[in-house]
Amino acid sequence: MSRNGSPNGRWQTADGQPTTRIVGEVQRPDERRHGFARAVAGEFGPEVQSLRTTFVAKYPNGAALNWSVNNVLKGREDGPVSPERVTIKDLDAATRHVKDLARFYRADAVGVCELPPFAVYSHSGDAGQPIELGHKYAIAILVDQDYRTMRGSTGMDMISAAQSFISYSHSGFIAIQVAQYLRQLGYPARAHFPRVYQVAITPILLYAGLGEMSRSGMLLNPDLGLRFKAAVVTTDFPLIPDRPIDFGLQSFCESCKKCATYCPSRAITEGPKTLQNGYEAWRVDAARCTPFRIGNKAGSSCGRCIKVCPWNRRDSWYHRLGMAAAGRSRPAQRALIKLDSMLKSNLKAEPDDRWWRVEDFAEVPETGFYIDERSTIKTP
Ligand code: B12
Ligand code: SF4
Ligand code: SF4
Repeated sequence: MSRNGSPNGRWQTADGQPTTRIVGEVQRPDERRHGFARAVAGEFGPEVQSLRTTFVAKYPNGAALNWSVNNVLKGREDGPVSPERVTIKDLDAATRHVKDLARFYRADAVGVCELPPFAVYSHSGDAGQPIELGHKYAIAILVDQDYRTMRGSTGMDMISAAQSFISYSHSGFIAIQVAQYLRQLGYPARAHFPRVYQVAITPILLYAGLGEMSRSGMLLNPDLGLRFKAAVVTTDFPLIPDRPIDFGLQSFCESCKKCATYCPSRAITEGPKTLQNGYEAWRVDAARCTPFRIGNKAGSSCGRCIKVCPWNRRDSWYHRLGMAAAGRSRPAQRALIKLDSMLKSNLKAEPDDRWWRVEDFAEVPETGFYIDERSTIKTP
């Protein structure tokens, strides 16, 4: 990873376009139509509708982190802008400064793009209000879901929701601080994280050069794989955008298919990319993934696709070397994918890394853990 936490500068595409082919007009998404909103509306049946409230909070770790998102972060996404605006003398230095700031606040990676108009939701998921977000730029902040915890997890056990929510709460907190900092310099800025999104995050990550779209349907970062969550700050603070990158992932995912094979709900396709909403991508079936994550009785949520992906590795020199070679040559890709299947790597949950289990040090009530009302999720 480069000094300021962006993979940019290593693999920028020559034409400035992402490796996802955009072939038509991309429409703004409506937040009322995503998987969780459909679950809240009862589209996946009454059981999933009711479990949506508690599936994160049913294990204490997810509950604690989601409590913070609900009660500490929500409501602090925006605020008054200082009437005294600083004048930017050096745009390049200002952009580096903002990235260094996000890293100082403990972002694992950060990138910048012009806010694509199609990333802004047309309507909010809760009240159905039309959304108008005039900001010109987006700053994307990635936070690792934690390699050691992922080693100890199956990807679909009781720590899964907490793995999501440590990155949600932490990236949200960083985004709040970056936004506040920019407002102090006299520029409007708003943080976007769970409960207060006004944007679809993934296309912003793509244009901010933080990775490529993968078969899993998510953006894959060359350093973190899929093992992160992201928050975004939208702002008018002037910035030099990063550029989309190409590290050879499209052909890697064509052959690999490991996320599709091991997805417990069969939500990830083993087939080719399809063209929908003006862009070509491997599509995920939200009507399979959403009810599985919410209804998972043996765990709290799911992130098995993140766990099994060959890019889910410890940041080591041989990992970086192997993945850099795989990015450049198809034979190297095939050899790495074959080696990965032979070793069955990432499929196991390492017992020594299962640090989170309350059952290992305390008697747990037979009826399950107490759930604080303020840790539940009522919104889409
Ligand atoms: C709702 C939701 C879900 C739902 C339903 C998704 C859906 N399509 O309806 C379900 C339950 C399936 C889900 C599951 C997961 N999610 Co989710 N989810 C979201 C959420 C809150 C909203 C996404 C949304 O609005 N989708 C509705 C529309 C936009 O869907 P769509 O048209 O099919 O578009 C999808 C992609 O194609 C892409 N996209 C949208 N517009 C465009 C435009 C272009 C040009 C391109 C290339 C892509 C693109 O984004 C959408 C992602 O769902 C986002 C946060 C956010 N605000 O973005 C996180 C988010 C997408 N999820 C994320 C993650 C990590 C997961 C999980 C791994 C859970 C986990 N354990 O961490 C799984 C993985 C599932 C999978 N293989 O994709 C990350 C992805 C980061 C990344 N690497 O790209 C996000 C961004 C959360 C975050 N803040 O980091 N999720
Ligand atoms: S989160 Fe789980 S169910 Fe959803 S796509 Fe990934 S592996 Fe499949
Ligand atoms: S598991 Fe394989 S196919 Fe799936 S996202 Fe990772 S590299 Fe691509």
